Amino acid sequence: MTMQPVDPKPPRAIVAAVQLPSVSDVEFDASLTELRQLAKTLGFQVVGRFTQKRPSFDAAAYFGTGKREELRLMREEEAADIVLVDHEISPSQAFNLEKEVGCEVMDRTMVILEIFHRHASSRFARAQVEIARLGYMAPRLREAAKQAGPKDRGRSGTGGRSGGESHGELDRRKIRDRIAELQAELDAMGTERKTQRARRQEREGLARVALVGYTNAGKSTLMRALTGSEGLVADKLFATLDTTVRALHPESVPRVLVSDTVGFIKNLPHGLVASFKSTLDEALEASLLAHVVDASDPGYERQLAVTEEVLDEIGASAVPRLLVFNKIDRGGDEAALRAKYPGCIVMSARREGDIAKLREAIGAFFQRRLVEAELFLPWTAQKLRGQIFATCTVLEERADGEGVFLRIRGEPEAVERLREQFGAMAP
Ligand SMILES: Nc1nc2c(ncn2[C@@H]2O[C@H](COP(=O)(O)OP(=O)(O)O)[C@@H](O)[C@H]2O)c(=O)[nH]1
Ligand SMILES: [Mg+2]
Repeated sequence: MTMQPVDPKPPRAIVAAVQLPSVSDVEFDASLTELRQLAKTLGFQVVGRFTQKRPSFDAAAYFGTGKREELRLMREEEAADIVLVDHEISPSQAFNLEKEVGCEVMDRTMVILEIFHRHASSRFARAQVEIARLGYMAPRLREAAKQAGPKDRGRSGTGGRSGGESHGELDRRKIRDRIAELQAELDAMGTERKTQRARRQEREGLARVALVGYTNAGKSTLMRALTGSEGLVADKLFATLDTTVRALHPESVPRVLVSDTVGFIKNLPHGLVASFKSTLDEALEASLLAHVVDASDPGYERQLAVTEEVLDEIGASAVPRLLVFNKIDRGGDEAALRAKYPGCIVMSARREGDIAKLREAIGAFFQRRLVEAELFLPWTAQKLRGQIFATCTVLEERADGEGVFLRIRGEPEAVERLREQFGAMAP
């Protein structure tokens, strides 16, 4: 789904969790299913599911003693490379579990942080996510240093470090400093987010639709279906865009770029809320938000409400919405949805006709938005022709002694921007 070469052998992962008495089977399954989906998002192949019912998490290693041995056997049998645990566990629990199971252990928080890290495209989002990552890493480094013990101290003794600081202490201090530095950066960016605005301007005139909604709603599936394998945006013009942006395919007029945002997560650790919101920055750059909802999920109404709330919070309330109820082949009441949400699309990504309808709805939205304008381009400014032709359709071109009259049609922002640049030149 990105321009990076596909790893021929994805890491094999086991999703694992302890079910506490207070957690219903339905909740428990939903969370593990979500973790499985998150693992896939990271490019893992999920080869096993491992669970235990327990009154509490084991203090030493999350699972009970006998179960850890069982997990080790499952890991060997499935040749798994990694175990993903569906809770946030302590550094020492992770360390002990790794030792007993014999492979890397990643907890839910780390999985999510990794996804956010990949999706953080603005400077603001990158700083926000890095702070969360460092905050998560700090106690884990402390644990690693503790486990390394005296050996660690011995090394630092000969390393010429002043004040007899251990590796761990030094790393921790570096992390603290880095967090402070990033925080200062965030504060400086303030609510203005100037850099982001500048970047948005750079892309102005490009018709963009962003797919938003919960993880597992079908965003990536729709993205692939809408853009096709030929839709990869390899253009130099878009080189700065993240790799989750592609052009609508077959190509429409105007050319529409589709981007896949990081999905909302049902079971989002509290400490990651700010990071999550920051990764949604890209939604603000779209002219249209296609809000994808899993119509077959019994909790869809709440998910829809939460998504809208968060979009409002990040300042996206003014961006037009296209409400897309997906997975109707799996369940959901089509007539009721249409009645309750006028203008919505009810569809299944499994049906080609439905994909075509969605593509049409998106195309129609951008067609409706197009405006026409006349520009005068003096002979001395001919090198700006490229910009006009790249962002608008030229309907008519008439030359006279002074230059060229152009009648153009394009996105309101693109036309406005050209007007600002060329309008002054008109006689
Ligand atoms: N039955 C059914 N499954 C779908 C539909 N759309 C997506 N899926 C499946 O739902 C799962 C999650 O889809 P994905 O696109 O990864 O969701 P995302 O997390 O929103 O990107 C995948 O297994 C898809 O094959 C649909 O319309 N019907
Ligand atoms: Mg996805």
